Amino acid sequence: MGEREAIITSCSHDCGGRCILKVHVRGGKITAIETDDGEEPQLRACLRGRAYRQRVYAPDRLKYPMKRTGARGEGRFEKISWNEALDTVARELIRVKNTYGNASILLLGGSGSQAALHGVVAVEQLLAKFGGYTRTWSTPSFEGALFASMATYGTMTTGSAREDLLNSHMIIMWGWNPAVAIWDTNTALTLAKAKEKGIKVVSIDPRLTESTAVFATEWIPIRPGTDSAMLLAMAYVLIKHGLQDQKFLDNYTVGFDEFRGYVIGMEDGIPKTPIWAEKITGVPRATIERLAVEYATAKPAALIPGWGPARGAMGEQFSRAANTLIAMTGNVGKEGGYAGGFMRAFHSREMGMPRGVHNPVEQGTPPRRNSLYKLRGAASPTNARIHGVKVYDAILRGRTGDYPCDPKLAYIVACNFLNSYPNVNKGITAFKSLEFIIIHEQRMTPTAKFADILLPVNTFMEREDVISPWLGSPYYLYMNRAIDPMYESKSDRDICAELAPRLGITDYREGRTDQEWLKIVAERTGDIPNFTDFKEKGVVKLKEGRPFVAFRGQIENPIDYPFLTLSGKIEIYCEHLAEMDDARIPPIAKYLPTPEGYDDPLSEKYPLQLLTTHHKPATHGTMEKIPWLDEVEPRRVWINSRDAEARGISDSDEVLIFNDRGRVLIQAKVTERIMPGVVSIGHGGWFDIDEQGIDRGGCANTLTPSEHSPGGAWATNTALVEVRKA
Ligand SMILES: Nc1nc2c(c(=O)[nH]1)N[C@H]1C(S)=C(S)[C@@H](COP(=O)(O)OP(=O)(O)OC[C@H]3O[C@@H](n4cnc5c(=O)[nH]c(N)nc54)[C@H](O)[C@@H]3O)O[C@H]1N2
Ligand SMILES: Nc1nc2c(c(=O)[nH]1)N[C@H]1C(S)=C(S)[C@@H](COP(=O)(O)OP(=O)(O)OC[C@H]3O[C@@H](n4cnc5c(=O)[nH]c(N)nc54)[C@H](O)[C@@H]3O)O[C@H]1N2
Ligand SMILES: [Mo]
Repeated sequence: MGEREAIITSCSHDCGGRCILKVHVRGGKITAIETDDGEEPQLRACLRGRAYRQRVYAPDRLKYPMKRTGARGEGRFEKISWNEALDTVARELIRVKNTYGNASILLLGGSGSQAALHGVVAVEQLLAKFGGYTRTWSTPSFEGALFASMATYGTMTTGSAREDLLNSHMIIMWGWNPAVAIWDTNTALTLAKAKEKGIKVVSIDPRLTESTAVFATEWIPIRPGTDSAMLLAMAYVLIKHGLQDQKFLDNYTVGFDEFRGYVIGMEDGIPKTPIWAEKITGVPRATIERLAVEYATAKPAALIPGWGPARGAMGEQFSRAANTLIAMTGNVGKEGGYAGGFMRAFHSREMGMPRGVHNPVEQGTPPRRNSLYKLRGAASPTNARIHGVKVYDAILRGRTGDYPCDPKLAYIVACNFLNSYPNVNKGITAFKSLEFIIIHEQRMTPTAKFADILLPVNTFMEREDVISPWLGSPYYLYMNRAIDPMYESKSDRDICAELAPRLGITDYREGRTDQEWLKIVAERTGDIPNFTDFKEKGVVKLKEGRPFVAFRGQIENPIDYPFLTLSGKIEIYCEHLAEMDDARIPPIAKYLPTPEGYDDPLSEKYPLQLLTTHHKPATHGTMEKIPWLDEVEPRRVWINSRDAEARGISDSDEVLIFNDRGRVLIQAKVTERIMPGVVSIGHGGWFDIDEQGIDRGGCANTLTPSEHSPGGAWATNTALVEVRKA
């Protein structure tokens, strides 16, 4: 690679990993990207990071500020100066504020940059100082898992260090595909070691995933949205054989008796037997029975409840049921066990800007009805926010539809909103009805085409930042600038700093340069003694003694360390949920039939269940149209050969997937790797809707519902569709 030393940085997209990139630059241009080959544990980048050169130099990079000239969404723009662009943005913000109030300014922030300084956080700070804004609540990723984690454990820090998996006697990957979705940089490496060590790995997933193929000894396909029925039946088996860890339940949990009553049928007259669950899940009763006994007797064993099954119309019940089964086996707080829950493992701290600025629009508002607001650290406990999947409805109906405001202006940052959020066609209608749309982007995404003012943002290669791992693995990364900002692009923070005086804000940067902020942010972790050294090496790897295991303290010393729930125990029965008094979010885990589930009457018309998963060469829509990545795995719809044959579809045929929300034209991948009755598309494809209304871009969200579960989970894995040969 030549003599010159490479520049050390890391990706900051929402990609599941945080890895070291060694960027080689010649004459101000990136010539090659390598990765960590130094001290163990290495933080080796995946295909996406290594292909990043093609993203930096993508032909659709936004070069200068632009204003819309055609109809909204048409994608016709005219180049303007930064001055004109910022003056227009400021004028519109002031107009909307004065005419309708700050709540009509809707900030739609995405996960484009997860580093400390740049991305949506820059605009949050600006708009807070401008008198406030309306934001969304819920995260697309994990709202179901988070809700259940809070209800059961009162916290999201419920994970273990990855290497602790090597202390397990059995690992169950339940809707979990880290070979693709990464889940912190070295997860796949650890699973490979687990396999080498002979640890039994079982995968429960409607698809035979890459993780299943490489690490698992057994694949159990299951109907989407029915997992809680299988978990309840496993609980039934344990109760029947007296295999639950009663001492653990007595000491550390509340509400097992209520749960037991429901499981054995005392509450509704239906015992949740493996025979009962077989009909619902499609998993043979003998498999359920065997797996329950194996899991309960393998001690310690790690059942890992993924976020995918919780991304459904009744998503939180899966996570609640998994957490409950885990508690029944006493696998919480122990090496080789696994508490489930949200699964953040806290060794490194999140490096973020101090969130001192309050959003005035939210001040003094009452809690959201379905929030666990009594818990310390409750997620979004205000009713002033709009659920992410309800933004379109809120735009179209506003206060008359019971939303907290009448949105008039959307400020979109680091988000491919129309593409990443469910129900594209509804989104287009809603966006067309707004008075003004401002977008900070790097590329001409399908959402960017809807801007009235479109501002070009630089990539992480063109600025400095710091970042911590996705789920708290023990290290921190410094993101050094490799090249100068391309064209006329600027960072989100620089854009905001230039907007601030136009909005009458004088203290946007609070007197500090970016470098000074980075130093503060790094030092606040308490783990980075020498900032200069950190910047130079690009990484601080923490040395640890015992591996991090959530709730070690609670189990070893329950008197001094209560659980963070209201009762101080693991809540199999959650009083806070009982108080919500909503049968769809009961205080114990239940199986609740899913709208658009396999047995919904709508399945007569649309008989296939659609999953929309995280795609190997993609980071949502961020890495689209990168030739090296497209070559790896083009986006296709997976369909079982039986379903394909019944429809006269052969591998690689063009097919139409459709329901009442939209139509997608895409190639078929006919495979045994997905169970009959289920089809799947990797999400992120950029929609491209033709005159007939057919999406030729393969966007999963053309088909998904803009609905959420009672606890707030996105339902992007709940959609009924039909497929036919195009
Ligand atoms: N390559 C890649 N990696 C990524 C991302 C990306 O876009 N691309 N995005 C990152 C982000 S932001 C996130 S939030 C994570 C998401 O990470 P995950 O949520 O873990 O990823 P998914 O692929 O959506 O889902 C995991 C598995 O759940 C299965 N599944 C879906 N529904 C059900 C169900 O009802 N029951 C069962 N048993 N299984 C089900 C799917 O088939 C899939 O194999 O990934 C991160 N990593
Ligand atoms: N059907 C379906 N839909 C899903 C999911 C699913 O599983 N199925 N998964 C969901 C999940 S888990 C997530 S996290 C969301 C993610 O949804 P988004 O937040 O929309 O994710 P990205 O496509 O990564 O969009 C980020 C955008 O930010 C831009 N960007 C990158 N860096 C910067 C920056 O520094 N500044 C600015 N201003 N822009 C930047 C990128 O070019 C990109 O277009 O998608 C969700 N959507
Ligand atoms: Mo996510």
